[in-house]
Amino acid sequence: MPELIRYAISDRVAVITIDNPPVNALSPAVWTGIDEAIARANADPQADAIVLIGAGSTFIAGADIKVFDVLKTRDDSMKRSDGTHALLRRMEDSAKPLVAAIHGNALGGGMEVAMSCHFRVAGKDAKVGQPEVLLGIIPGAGGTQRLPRLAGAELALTMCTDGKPVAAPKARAAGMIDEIIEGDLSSGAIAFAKAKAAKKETRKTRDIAVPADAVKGGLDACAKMRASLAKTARGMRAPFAVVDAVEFGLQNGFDKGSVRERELFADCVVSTESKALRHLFFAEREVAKIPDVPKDTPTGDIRRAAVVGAGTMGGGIAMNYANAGIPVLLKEIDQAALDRGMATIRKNYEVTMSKGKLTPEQVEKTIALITPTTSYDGFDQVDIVTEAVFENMDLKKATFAEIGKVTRPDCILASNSSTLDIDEFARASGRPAQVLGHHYFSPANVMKLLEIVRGRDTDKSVLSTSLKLAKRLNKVGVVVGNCFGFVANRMLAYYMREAYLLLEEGASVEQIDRVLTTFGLPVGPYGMQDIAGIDVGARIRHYLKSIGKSRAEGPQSEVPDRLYEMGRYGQKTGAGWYKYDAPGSRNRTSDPLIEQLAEEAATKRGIKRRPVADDEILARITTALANEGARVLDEGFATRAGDIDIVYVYGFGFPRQSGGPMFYADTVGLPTVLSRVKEYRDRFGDYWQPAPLLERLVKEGRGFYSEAPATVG
Ligand code: 3H9
Repeated sequence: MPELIRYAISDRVAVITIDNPPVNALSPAVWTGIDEAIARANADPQADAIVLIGAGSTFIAGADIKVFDVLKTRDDSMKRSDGTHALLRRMEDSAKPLVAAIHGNALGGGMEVAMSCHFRVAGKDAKVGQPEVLLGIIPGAGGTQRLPRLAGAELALTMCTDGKPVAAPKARAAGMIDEIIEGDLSSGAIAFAKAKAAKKETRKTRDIAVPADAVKGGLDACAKMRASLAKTARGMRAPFAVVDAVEFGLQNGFDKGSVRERELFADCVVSTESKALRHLFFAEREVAKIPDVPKDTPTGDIRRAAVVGAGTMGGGIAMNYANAGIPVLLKEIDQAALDRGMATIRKNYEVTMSKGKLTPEQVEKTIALITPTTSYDGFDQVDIVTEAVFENMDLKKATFAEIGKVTRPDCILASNSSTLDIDEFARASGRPAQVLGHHYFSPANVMKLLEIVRGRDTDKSVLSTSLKLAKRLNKVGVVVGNCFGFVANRMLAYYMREAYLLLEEGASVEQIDRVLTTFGLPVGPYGMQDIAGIDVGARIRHYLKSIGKSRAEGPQSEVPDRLYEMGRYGQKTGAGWYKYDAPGSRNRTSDPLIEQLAEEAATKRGIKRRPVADDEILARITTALANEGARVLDEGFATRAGDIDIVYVYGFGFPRQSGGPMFYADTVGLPTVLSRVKEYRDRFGDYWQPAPLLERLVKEGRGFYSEAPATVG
């Protein structure tokens, strides 16, 4: 086994190299190895100074996140962090100058190690940061105390609450890094360390004094940050704990601040919020692993693309390609539709520009990558075509028959269908191995999820190319099976069914939306429908009715169809579930008409309307999601429960701190979820049936995540 920590002398400098692939995470053995190597260097007569450097692509990406799972109680965490804090103090107490040489990333514990060195040098592309908050914890190895001393409290608060890394030049300007090394990092760091040794210069970050006016400024920054987090981080624990730790340190000094940090870290690390966020960290990386698609499956290069259909979705998909620098043909049947599509694209970019996120030159350069066309000219040059025409089987099949003829045999043919059978398109194309679904979520240029729908004959290399492409388009690609609605919309049908029925039973649109946004969704089911368009769902329902199907078993509320018949399609028509100031406006007010329609629907179904408690709304909706998710999983349409969680977090903004619908069900406890399903069956009817997997797991005393107990905190 290769050594985790290597020790060598170069030009009278001890070079300690951390070699723990892939990201030099700080496992317990790495912590101990660093400690021992620094002690060895201090005792080594051949060494005048010490350089700490990382092997591979990065310095240190932080503590080993998996290790947090062994911290079952707050006390476990307090004990372990005591040792870590003492170790970092020993580093700072090194008698010989100790220099961190940073390339790639110094994140979390990696940055905390670097700050416990006397000096930091970095390659110009390096990044430093404290992303712990994204895992529901706070920097737990002195970061909340040392970073304010180096960078000032305001920047430290920003870095520790948004978790975003800072590039080396900015870090240098802010005082986190002492020198940027242009050439070879190792030799630059050795030269730097020698110079410090010659002057016998060391500097302990913990001893940097914070002047009274900086303390005052820092405390003001804490108050401001708390006020801002009250709006942006509602319901979360870790961002507020960061502010508490920084504030306590400013008021009471480094030593007491460090103790407070350890206590707050311990509270956070055992919280459900942190367990959920850590689960998502790994789920997001797992998702790219398809059991029967080996890592070395060949992937094609996407150099040119085409999109058929310049409506809202097609335009957004073309923008994704252009944003990634990939030239894209955008085809419509007539010039007028094409002009409308291009005008929307331009408007979208101009909105981004008005927010200062793009320059006028960047807008023009990006739009120039989109070539509008009404013909198939040039389709023989592209590596992928995405079909985004109306959700109509015949139209889509005809489109696949055409693109099957005008493209090269190795061209990938993707459909943006949100529900229809990919295998039918595959047959129509004449090249089934090249066909799959690329289901984007609205707005397609914004939402991070890409459902990659595997057809019966989809070639493995088409899947692996799609996963690689998703990354390039800045999306999270999740491979799902070809069932009706795939994973996202199949489950959404149950979510919406419950939302509609709760309305008929007596809850209001506003109450249901409020319960879901309080839970953490960016928008409730009705607000979401008004954005997506009530007409979209209605057309799909009507199509299904025509073929004798429905999206979810159970009673279908008539209220959404009544709105559709009235031409109330949502924001775009100025009225839907809410009333809006004008078509396209987002300013909404409630509309008594909805209550009236719900009353009428309830009367027809013989339902006596009643006050519905907030708890029941959340329980019904999340139970419906988990129960259908269990079916999806059991039937093999999702590879792992974590894939479903990722679909919901990135496709619908399901709150990250709940870990996704499946993880959330585990935290509620599967026995409780199952008993709710049974209770609803008794109360509402046989359309509520426990998913077989849910029953099996409860019988076995397990959760969706086998390591997780059936009830987490
Ligand atoms: C912390 O430091 C707390 C402290 O305050 C101290 C408390 C005492 N641990 O993302 P990638 C794995 S909390 C374990 O695909 P990239 C990852 O799962 C930590 N494993 O690569 C994947 O495994 P696999 C604070 C980790 O190039 C592989 O490495 N730090 C860790 O796209 C490659 O990862 C963070 O939150 C880890 N810390 O991105 C940083 N990091 O191949 C977390 C990665 O089996 N890491 N892995 O799927 C990252 O943000 C990205 O991994 C990074 C590289 C930007 C570094």
